Amino acid sequence: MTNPATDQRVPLLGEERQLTFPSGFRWGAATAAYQIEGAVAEDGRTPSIWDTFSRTPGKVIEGHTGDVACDHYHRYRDDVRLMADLGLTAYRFSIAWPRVQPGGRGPANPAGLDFYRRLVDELLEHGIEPWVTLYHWDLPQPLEDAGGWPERDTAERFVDYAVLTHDALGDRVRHWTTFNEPWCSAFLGYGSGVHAPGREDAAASVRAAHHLMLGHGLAVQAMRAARPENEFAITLNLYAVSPAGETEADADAARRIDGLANRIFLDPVLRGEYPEDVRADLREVTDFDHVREGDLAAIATPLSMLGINYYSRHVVAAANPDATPEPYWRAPSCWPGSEDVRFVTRGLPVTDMEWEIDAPGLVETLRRVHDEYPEVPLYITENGAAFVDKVVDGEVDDPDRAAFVDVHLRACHEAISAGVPLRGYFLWSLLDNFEWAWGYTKRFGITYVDYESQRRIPKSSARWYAEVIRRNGLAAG
Ligand code: IFM
Repeated sequence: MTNPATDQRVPLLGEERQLTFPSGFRWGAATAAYQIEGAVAEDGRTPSIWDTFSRTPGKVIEGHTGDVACDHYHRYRDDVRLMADLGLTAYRFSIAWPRVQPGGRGPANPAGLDFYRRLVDELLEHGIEPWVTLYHWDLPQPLEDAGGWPERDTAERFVDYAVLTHDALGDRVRHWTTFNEPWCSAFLGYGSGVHAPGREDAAASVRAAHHLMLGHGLAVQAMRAARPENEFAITLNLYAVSPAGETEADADAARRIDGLANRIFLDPVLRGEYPEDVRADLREVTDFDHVREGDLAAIATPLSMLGINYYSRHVVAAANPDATPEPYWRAPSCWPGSEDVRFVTRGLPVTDMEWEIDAPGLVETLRRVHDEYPEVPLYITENGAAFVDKVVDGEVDDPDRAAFVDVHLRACHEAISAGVPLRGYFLWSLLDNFEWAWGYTKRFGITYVDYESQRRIPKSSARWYAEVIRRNGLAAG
């Protein structure tokens, strides 16, 4: 097996000495509601912003929607069996807000909650810890119609939803994550508009970031008051950020992008303050008049753990007026106040998302969070890769995906050896699924999903991951 990041052969397990992870290290896989559940109009679920967005022509590739997705809503028992076969000790999934509180206000929908009760029971029966994420991007549409995340009221609505869900499941689910990747909700959803709700408004994106964090802090306070024994987190998608060259201008571009990608969330959540340089970079965009007294203290409510999603590194250069603006997260409109920064590729091997494979960036990110912020247990809540998969004779061989996970697990091990309190790893993803604006054209799963028949085929990477879990380690490279 060849490691695409280094072009070197990855030793097969059993060939060499082992890199062992600490005992009790959690081995998981992750998914999200809209990406796998389907059943969008069943048992009282009402539309979310992703139902609306995916039905809007031109927003999602080939007009794909999450209407059926992996049909997990009906097949969750089979999917839990797949998890048990892998030997997962934890499973991270998200709850669909419009399923448990249709419309985003008012009482809980018992049928919606029952689905998650059944899922949690099934997991516990198989000895798999349920890890809940409350918000993985599926805002009830009526709340967006009322202004969405740029409005403070949405944070308050989120707290009500979090409390009613935690009241129903908090006796059996110990690990609660408020938000997944608020950067994407704020800057892809309200800045560049490539994600739902598809708005392009720089000031609104910065307000959205604040209200997502406010909802997080207030929800943690309320849930913890009800059950102090549970653990509460937020998941941030963090990036290593480097300047493309050695000029001061490139260094400043890296400072800006690090500010908007990482520190605009890390500093409020872990220190109770916005970084001064980021506020200054945003001065043409907003005067931060949406921040009220007490907000930052609420946002900095102590975490029990921090979730980190890591995929790649941003390498950036100062403005180049001739550069053609690039799409998706490289689009200038995702970076309010710093629209002229240019993203550079280095010619490293890439995944099918064209994201450069950069495992050293994961060590850097973990060490940075541990060194610069108050000590908090860390979890990798997502890491994985899309590659083009082919079914041959009923099997899917995906050595590139296993090699990707292998180098990133080595990075995790290196960080742990350097003293980083990293306690677990959740692979993205258990199943191929609806990859947002890319629809079903990108496959991240270690389980192949034939969307026509809904047949699941564990890929060779799934067998490889099961062996890593069984050994609690990797062959030493
Ligand atoms: O599929 C997404 C997931 O929903 C959030 N994190 C990144 C993944 C891959 O793009």
